[in-house]
Amino acid sequence: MSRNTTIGLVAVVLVILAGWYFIQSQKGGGLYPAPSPTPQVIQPETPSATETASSTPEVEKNVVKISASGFSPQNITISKGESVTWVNEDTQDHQVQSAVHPTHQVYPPLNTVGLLKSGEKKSLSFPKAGTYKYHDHLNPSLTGTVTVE
Ligand SMILES: [Cu+2]
Repeated sequence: MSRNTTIGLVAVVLVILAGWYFIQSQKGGGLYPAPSPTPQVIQPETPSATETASSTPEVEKNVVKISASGFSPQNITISKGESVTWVNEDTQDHQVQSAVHPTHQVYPPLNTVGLLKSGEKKSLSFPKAGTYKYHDHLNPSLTGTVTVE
């Protein structure tokens, strides 16, 4: 068998096969049953990482508790743009005011926290880096500092 004949036979076979497949595809696979669809592998539902990582609401972060003995923590460090929440856990009223007693003019936004009755809480956000001193106006010896980085 010559080389040319072999190549010719291969070509003919390829053309016949191609034609066969073309005809089969046109007929919609009439001679053979249609292949069953690949069964879907059902993965058990696993919660994604973003769903499981519960983000703490910002308002509950950076909490300063107020008791009869003062602010806890007395010095708190936060990141720029975060908030500090003061929570009055005492039975008495407390009043957060900016330094310096009694004029409170060093950082006036701190004065918006102001009076906190027993059980009350209030937050203040700090958009700029700095060190902010405050005190309990009703007990001026109780002082605290917010450091914003
Ligand atoms: Cu004061």
